[in-house]
Amino acid sequence: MARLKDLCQNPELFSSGHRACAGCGEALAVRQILLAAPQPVVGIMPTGCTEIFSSIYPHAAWQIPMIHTAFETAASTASGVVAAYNFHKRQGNIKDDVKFIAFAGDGGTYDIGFQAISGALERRHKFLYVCTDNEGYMNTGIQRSSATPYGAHTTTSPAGSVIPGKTMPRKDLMEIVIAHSPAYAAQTTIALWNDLVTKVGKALAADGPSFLNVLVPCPLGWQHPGNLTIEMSRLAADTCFWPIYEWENGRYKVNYEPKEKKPVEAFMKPQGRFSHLFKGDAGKAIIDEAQRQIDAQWALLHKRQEAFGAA
Ligand SMILES: Cc1ncc(C[n+]2csc(CCOP(=O)(O)OP(=O)(O)O)c2C)c(N)n1
Repeated sequence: MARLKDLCQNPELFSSGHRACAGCGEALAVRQILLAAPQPVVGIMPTGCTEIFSSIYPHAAWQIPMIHTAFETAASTASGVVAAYNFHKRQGNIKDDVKFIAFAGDGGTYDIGFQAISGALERRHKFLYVCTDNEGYMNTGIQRSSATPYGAHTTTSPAGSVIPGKTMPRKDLMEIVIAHSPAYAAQTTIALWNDLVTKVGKALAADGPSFLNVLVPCPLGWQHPGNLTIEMSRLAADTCFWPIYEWENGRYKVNYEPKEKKPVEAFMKPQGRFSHLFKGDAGKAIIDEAQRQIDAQWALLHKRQEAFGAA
C-alpha cells in the first residue's frame, strides 16, 4: 500500500506547464505513473493527445528520456529498444537497471498498434505497456475507437435519427492481452490512485511484458466539466462499468468491490456523449442493454476469479 506522503517525496517527472485540457485524465495518469515508477525509466510514446500536449517543439514536459514513435509502433519500438538495452547490458556498457514504459491511447492500442502489442507480448520483451484509455480518438476530433462504449456519441458514431450512438460494445482488450500470458496485466483508473501506483510497481517488477489499462476521463470527448474528471473515474469503478482487477500467474483478482454497485446511469448521466439516451424510451432500452452488458461482464469476472483465483 503506497502512502501519499512518500509519493510526494518523489521527483515530478511529468512537469506542469504542458498543454493538456483542464481536467485531462490522461495527464493525471502519466503523472501518477511516473511518480510511482522506480528510476531510471525510458518512455516510448506514439502520437495521441499525450504526445501533442506534452511535446510541442521546442518544449517538453518529460523529465525522462522519451522516444516519440509512429502511431502504430509503440510496442515494436519498445521491443527494439529493450533488445538493444539487453545487448548493451550483457556487454557491460550499461550498469543501471533501466525500466521501459510505453504510453499510448486506446486508438494506438486497441486498434492501430494492436498487432505490435501482440508481437511484443508473445516475444516476451520486458517492458510495461500503458494504455491511457479515454475511449476514443480524442486528439484528432473525438472519433470512435474499439474502446468506445456502447451507446456513446462520437463524431464517427453520431447519435441521431440513423444510429443512437455506437452500436457495438467495447472490445475486451484485457482478455486478448491475458490470452498472451503476459507477466502481469491489470485494469485500473486514476481516481483509485493507490490501486494505480501499486499496479505500476508490480508491473515494473514483473519478469516479462506487463500491461496496464488505465481509464482516463476526457472532458472534451466525454463532455463533462473538467472538475468532474476524478468523479467520472470513481463512478466508472463504482458502477462496475470499469472493473478494477488484475491477472497474474494465471490468476484473476478483483481489486475493488464497490460497497454499493451503482446503476450505470450514475456514470452516464453527467456526460454529454450519453445525453441522447436520456430523452425518450429508445434511449432507456440502450441504457438497459448497457447495464446488462456490465452485469454480465462483472459476473463473468467473478466466475473467472473463482475458477482461476488465489486459493
Ligand atoms: C498511421 C496513422 N494514422 C492516423 C494518424 C492520425 N492520428 C494521430 S493521433 C490519432 C488519434 C489518437 O487516438 P488515441 O490513440 O486514442 O489517443 P488520444 O488522442 O485519445 O489520447 C490519429 C488518428 C496518424 N498519426 N498515423
